[in-house]
Amino acid sequence: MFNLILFGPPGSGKGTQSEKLMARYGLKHLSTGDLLRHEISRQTALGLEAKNFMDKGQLVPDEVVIGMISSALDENPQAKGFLFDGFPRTSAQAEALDRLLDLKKASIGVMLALDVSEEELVKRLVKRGETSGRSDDNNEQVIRARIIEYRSKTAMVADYYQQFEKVVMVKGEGTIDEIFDALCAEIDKRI
Ligand code: B4P
Repeated sequence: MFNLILFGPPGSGKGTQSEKLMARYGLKHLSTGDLLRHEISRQTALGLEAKNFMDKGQLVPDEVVIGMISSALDENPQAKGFLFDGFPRTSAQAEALDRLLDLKKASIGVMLALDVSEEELVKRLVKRGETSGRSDDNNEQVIRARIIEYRSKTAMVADYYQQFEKVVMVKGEGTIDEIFDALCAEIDKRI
């Protein structure tokens, strides 16, 4: 089982690249952002709670997202590997993920971290906000709040995996295909 984390700030292209990686490698894509938006669209209690945080650009509480990932892992016993997109986003989530994978006698193979400048991130998300209908994309103040949240709570997750020498930085600016090729080159060395 090969498990991969695609890491990076909001708008760094995690969702975009995950679609392509999943198609090439047959990994099961688990995006906590997508799972949360699905809960919101169904107006579940979990979705309504999450929306309060997401609309302000804040992270959703750890226990909510860890519970979601735990269920998703259990629901996919046949998966040949998982592509984690947007998870883990805190040290507590990273530790929980290790424990959950440990129970399945699995681990993270590599964390690929997309590196993109702040101005480029804001530019991409403002542009996406023009068409996405996502309430967390349509206001530059909320976009900047998400980037601050990333710097203060999420960036350190890379340090957690760095202690096991599992982090590879990949330039996240350029064409989508150039970035995809760079990600594939790193995966192919390990798979
Ligand atoms: P996510 O759904 O994870 O979304 P994201 O970080 O905004 O986007 P991503 O990096 O996937 O960007 P994309 O490829 O779409 O999170 C949303 C919210 O959910 C969070 O703020 C948080 O509140 C909550 N949440 C999610 N997971 C959580 C967790 N684990 N714990 C707590 N809370 C959690 O790319 C963005 C745009 O750039 C797109 O429009 C794309 O077309 C464009 N783009 C991509 N690559 C490009 C390139 N190379 N050049 C130009 N444009 C490009």
